[in-house]
Amino acid sequence: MHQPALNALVDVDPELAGLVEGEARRQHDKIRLIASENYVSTAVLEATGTVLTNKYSEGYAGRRYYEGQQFVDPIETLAVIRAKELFGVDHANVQPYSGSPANLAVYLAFLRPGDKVMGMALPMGGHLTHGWSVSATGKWFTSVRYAVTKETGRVDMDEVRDLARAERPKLIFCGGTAIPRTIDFPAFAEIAREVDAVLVADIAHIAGLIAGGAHPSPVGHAPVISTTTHKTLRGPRGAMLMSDAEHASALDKAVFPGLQGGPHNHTTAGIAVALREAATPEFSRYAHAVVANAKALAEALVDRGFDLVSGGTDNHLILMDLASKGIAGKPAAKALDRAGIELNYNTVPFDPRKPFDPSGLRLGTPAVTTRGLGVEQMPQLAAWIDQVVDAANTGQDAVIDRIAGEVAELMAGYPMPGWA
Ligand code: DSN
Repeated sequence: MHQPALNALVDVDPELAGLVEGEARRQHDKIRLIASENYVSTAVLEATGTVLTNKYSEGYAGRRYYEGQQFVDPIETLAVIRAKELFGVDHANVQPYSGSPANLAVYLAFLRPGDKVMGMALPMGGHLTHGWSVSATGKWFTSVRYAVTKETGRVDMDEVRDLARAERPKLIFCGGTAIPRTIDFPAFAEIAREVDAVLVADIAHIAGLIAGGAHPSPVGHAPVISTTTHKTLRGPRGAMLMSDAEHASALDKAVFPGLQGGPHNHTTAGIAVALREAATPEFSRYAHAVVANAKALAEALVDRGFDLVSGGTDNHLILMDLASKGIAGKPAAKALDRAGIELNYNTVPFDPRKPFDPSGLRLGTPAVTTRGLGVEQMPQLAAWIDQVVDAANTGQDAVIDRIAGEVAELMAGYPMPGWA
């Protein structure tokens, strides 16, 4: 059952309590390979489920618009200090509600409507808020997009430089949501300097890897860093903006009062706890294990004939192109979910199919590594993925049901924070 126990919730709203219990069991029984998800610790869960949710705190510590901040001020200050120490930055703002609002605050801080932003195109692995057309950032600003090279699946920094020289954007984003390779922060910084743009490193996916020393840091290269807190960083759903001292005030003003009202103090507390956990040697071992697992899984998938964008991975994330397997991403993802293996269908670079029915699958190892799975289990995961994709192609429902049972049996041996 869910931990902490949902006693009051069961009394007041048994229907809702049942749904939460169901979700907890689902998270326990499945192999969760969604690259942007994780399991927070019980301590983080406890911090987010507190009376802090009752409090309004518009403003910043020591400068609030509501009284009664005797405890919220030190809580937010703890989170800020821990973020600064963990990442080695001058400034941190822990109030953005999530990644998209955090990135919107960056636009508000540095651009005026119509100004030019350069980011990685969404189908190439970038994020909606890096100027993609359906996002406010693509509607209200002029956006230009860089791609990956078709042959390598990697960003060609010469092409990025050429585009930046031709377009002279004011803001450049590096990072994204489906990038399996190391981001070259020094090269992006050199280009941004040359065209006099502000470089923003969106490290949402890799923040935990950076904190744990398993991916190079953008600090010293990107003056502005945006991240969510709930992916590899293993905190509650939230976000942070970090920067050098020069940009601190512009970012703070953009978050509040520019874009948001009161911060979610229960989330701030959870972020503070997660940052403390991320500063431990145990977390560094975790971050390296995430990458080792992803590399082992990628290798096992390649051995089984899967095509991986860029041929493999340097981080927590794998992007597979299923075209050669004769199945699209969506039916494969749905069959895998029925088999207890949860991931998401995803566009691959130069995808001939539509975004809602694309060719690829995106997988990641942050959550299974938190559960304690190691490189020795990755060939088994690849075998199940292979068998389910084959079963989905040939309509063998019995195979999918058998694997669902085997998956639940495996995961029963690995404890999950939040479940007992
Ligand atoms: N939804 C996040 C992800 O899955 O990568 C990005 O916003």
